[in-house]
Amino acid sequence: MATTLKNLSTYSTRNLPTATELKFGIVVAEWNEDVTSALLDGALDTLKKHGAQTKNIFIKTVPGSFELSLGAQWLAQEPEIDAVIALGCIIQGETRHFDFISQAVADGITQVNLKYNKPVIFGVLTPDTLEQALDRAGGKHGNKGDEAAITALKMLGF
Ligand code: RBF
Repeated sequence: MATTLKNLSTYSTRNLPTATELKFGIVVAEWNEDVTSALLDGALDTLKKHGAQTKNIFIKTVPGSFELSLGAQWLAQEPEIDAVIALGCIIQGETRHFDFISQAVADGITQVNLKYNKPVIFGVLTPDTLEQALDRAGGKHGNKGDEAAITALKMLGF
């Protein structure tokens, strides 16, 4: 699996613009909040490390990852927002909810990218266990929030 090889908080600086004048929307799912709040911390730290100003980062929450697509669309439709980052954590459970939610949010986020012609980043963890999620939310595999922020920046530097 790629994330066992790649630390999510390490990245190349190719196509990485300075974010001083850029505006970001971040939509965060409340479900698995211990994980998603750590993803948010990572994304904010990384955006600010690359110059983003607090006044240019607009954060919204939605109940669960299924709602990320619409939340992302509400942010993406604002003309002044340059990129949107969607953060969530869907943990494999005993029901097929995992499959439905994961597929729906992946498809939904893809559609918002193409509809608004701007980067809408899939910052959603889909682990088997909470431990695997925490490993990727500031743990031993880095932070998916860092990776999502860098992906947004790199797409804006395309
Ligand atoms: N939302 C998540 O973001 N992560 C999850 O792991 C997750 N698991 C769910 C499991 C079940 C059985 C249900 C009913 C919902 C789950 N949701 C999860 C919430 C989902 O994204 C959405 O908010 C609700 O289904 C809306 O009613």
